[in-house]
Amino acid sequence: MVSPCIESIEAILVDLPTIRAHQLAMTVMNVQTLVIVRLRCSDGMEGLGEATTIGGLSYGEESPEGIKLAIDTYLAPALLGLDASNVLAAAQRMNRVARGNTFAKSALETALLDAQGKRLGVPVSTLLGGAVRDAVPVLWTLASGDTRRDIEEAESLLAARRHDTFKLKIGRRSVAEDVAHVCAIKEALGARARVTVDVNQAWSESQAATGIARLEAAGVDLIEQPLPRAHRAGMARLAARFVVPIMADEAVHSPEDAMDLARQGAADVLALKISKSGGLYEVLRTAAVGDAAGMALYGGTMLEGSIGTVAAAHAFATLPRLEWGTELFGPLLLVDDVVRQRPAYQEFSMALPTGPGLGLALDEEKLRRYRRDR
Ligand code: MUC
Ligand code: MG
Repeated sequence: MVSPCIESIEAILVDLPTIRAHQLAMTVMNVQTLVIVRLRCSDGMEGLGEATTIGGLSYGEESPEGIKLAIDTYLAPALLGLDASNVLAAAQRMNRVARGNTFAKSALETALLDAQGKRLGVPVSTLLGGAVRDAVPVLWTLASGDTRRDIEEAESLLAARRHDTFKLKIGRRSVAEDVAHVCAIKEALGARARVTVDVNQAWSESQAATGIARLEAAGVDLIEQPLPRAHRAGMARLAARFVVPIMADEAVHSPEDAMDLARQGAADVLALKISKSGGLYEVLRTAAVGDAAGMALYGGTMLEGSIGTVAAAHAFATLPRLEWGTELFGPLLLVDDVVRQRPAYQEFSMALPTGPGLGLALDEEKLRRYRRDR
């Protein structure tokens, strides 16, 4: 059998407005930029991939423009001509020509998996060993910046049975203001919803000690990345001091990070993201280390559109244990997308598409409308 080879790779910047302002500790988003990868193979198969970040360079080390540059200049030339059906060999080639740049690598690996799934007529989750669930639980992030509006938003999503867990983005305002905001929302929702917070590294250890004590007393269920990512010893002291679980997000990118966090007792829960890991296979290796060390797992997002979100869902659907569910709500934050059919959300979950590959098809007209270089 002649192996299909990788013939061309395109990285396209797509700008999509959000349904409302999304406020995080480091930025306010009104638009999300997707880097859409189209990878064409010699057997006529096309694979789709996606990378996003949050707020340009304010969240992480890769920007949408930098991701496109890394793909166009370094990664795509290294992949052209390789066997399109050997995803791990392609990943190894990418790691040889480029250090880091995990968001770009994740988008390319996703496109290879999508093409391979279509070629074999099976979903991406089947390529990864098989899905153990056909839908993943999905929370919603309340981040309008306004407490009243957040409560109304949560009430309507609870009533629609779309989400029953809400993550609150804090760390922009003082600890006292943030705590008052979270407590007001928790009090309004009571036992009807779980409430978690994401501080996105914004607190010092003493601020965290004060803030977490109050949030724990108010019944908050989980504290995500309270301290800067490098401050693992501080995270370990917080994890030992409080009963409410502490989750590592920015602090965990790799299996080695997971192992070190486990050794130090610096997190009870790991937020997994295909972008931080450099793809689906690596995120599952990171998950396996955390799982083996007794840490609970959570499927994270960089607020991807449908393509990146569904790619992550295929990986998370294969995990034996996914105690904290996922935050794969990215497509719901965007007014529109570049696929023909967006993923379906109901009963507090997102259904895994069942078609070959990712199970998604590009909407060419929408891609033309939203691409930055149109
Ligand atoms: C993050 O830090 O977890 C996930 C949900 C959300 O609103 O922002 C992201 C990033
Ligand atoms: Mg986070």
